[in-house]
Amino acid sequence: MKTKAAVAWGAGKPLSIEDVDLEGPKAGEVLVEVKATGVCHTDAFTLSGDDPEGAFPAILGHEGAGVVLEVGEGVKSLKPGDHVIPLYTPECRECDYCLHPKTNLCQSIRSTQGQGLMPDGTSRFSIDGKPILHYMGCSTFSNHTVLPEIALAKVREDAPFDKICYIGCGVTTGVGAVAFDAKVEPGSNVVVFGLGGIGLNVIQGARMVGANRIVGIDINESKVEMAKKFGMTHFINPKKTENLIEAIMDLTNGGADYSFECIGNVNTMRQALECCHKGWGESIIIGVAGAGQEISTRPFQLVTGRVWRGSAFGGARGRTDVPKIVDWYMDGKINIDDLITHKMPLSDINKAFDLMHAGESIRSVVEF
Ligand code: NAD
Ligand code: DAO
Ligand code: ZN
Ligand code: ZN
Repeated sequence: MKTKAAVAWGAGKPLSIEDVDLEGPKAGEVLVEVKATGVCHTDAFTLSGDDPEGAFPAILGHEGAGVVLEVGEGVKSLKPGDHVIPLYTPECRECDYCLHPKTNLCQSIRSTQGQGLMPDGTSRFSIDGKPILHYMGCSTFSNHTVLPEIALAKVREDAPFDKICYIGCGVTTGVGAVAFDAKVEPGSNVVVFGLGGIGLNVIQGARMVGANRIVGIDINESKVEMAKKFGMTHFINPKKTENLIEAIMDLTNGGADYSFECIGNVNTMRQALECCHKGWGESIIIGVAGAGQEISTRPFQLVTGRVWRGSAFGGARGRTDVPKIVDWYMDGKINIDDLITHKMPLSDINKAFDLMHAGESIRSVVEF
């Protein structure tokens, strides 16, 4: 079939809207009509050329929601008409990782997904017979896309596509890091470094689980109003604070029970660890630092009980947990509507990148 997609022909070039050839689903695969997709920092990172794994030409996008149109041979868990959210972290429920209780990082299709290919090592997208690569196993900047069955979460049909697409990455990453990875207990003091699309979702996750103080840290004070709306109780601007760690300790009765780094900066990663409470404080790295960067701290920080860990896709097992997060949204436990600051048609997708780079959007959503 033919479909409309925004194609990334090369690093640093704007996306170009093209009519693309899309092959139907093979065994174990599913054809999805994408109804809406968010535009995330990771798409911009890959498009910029800084992503060492980025390959072109490709159809980017990994934060979508849509409807199943057709299923390939052997697909049992989905049927045409089902509403789905694509998963860049799949859940096969069979690999060593899926069977291990401590991780969500299913590895069953990791190597082909990382190369921009379907599990059989080929691409379903092409133009004039030349293959166009998939991206993060999702390629949601296309009106239609093909995914493995294990990379689709089936979700309730009354949930609006233009909101729940954000659960495909940002919402789950932030809320999940609190609920599934850190397992923050009610009454905990939580510190959040970075009040962007991820940090705000950490804040609302912390509020949802009943955190006590939720301290936000950012150098941009225009973020404060929105962060308060999502549950931030205290704010510190490091540029206006002589000793950030002391200021956090004063606000948190000796240190954070949990801190979350949502920036991707190795210096703030160190601060996030060192502001944790002696004996038990845990710091969770969510931000992705630039290629080749390294973190450091004095090992005594760990000897004296602080814990350093990371979180990918919020620790969510996509097919199991993403439908629950959709329920949290539909039940009013989390707010997505206010985070979607801009909407546009596919033809304007490059504006979403401009708004992101100008710091004017939290999330732009493209509706097909
Ligand atoms: P964002 O740019 O919207 O937000 C970052 C915030 O950090 C901004 O508000 C900015 O003002 C603030 N900031 C920048 N430098 C700072 C400093 N030195 N001190 C204090 N505040 C500072 O980004 P985002 O979309 O929220 O993403 C945050 C990070 O999460 C990125 O690194 C992204 O790649 C990563 N991410 C990780 C996962 C995962 O699964 N681990 C998933 C998605 C995104
Ligand atoms: O299993 O090795 C692996 C890959 C895990 C991918 C996790 C991605 C987390 C951070 C990237 C930002 C996503 C938008
Ligand atoms: Zn993302
Ligand atoms: Zn698996």
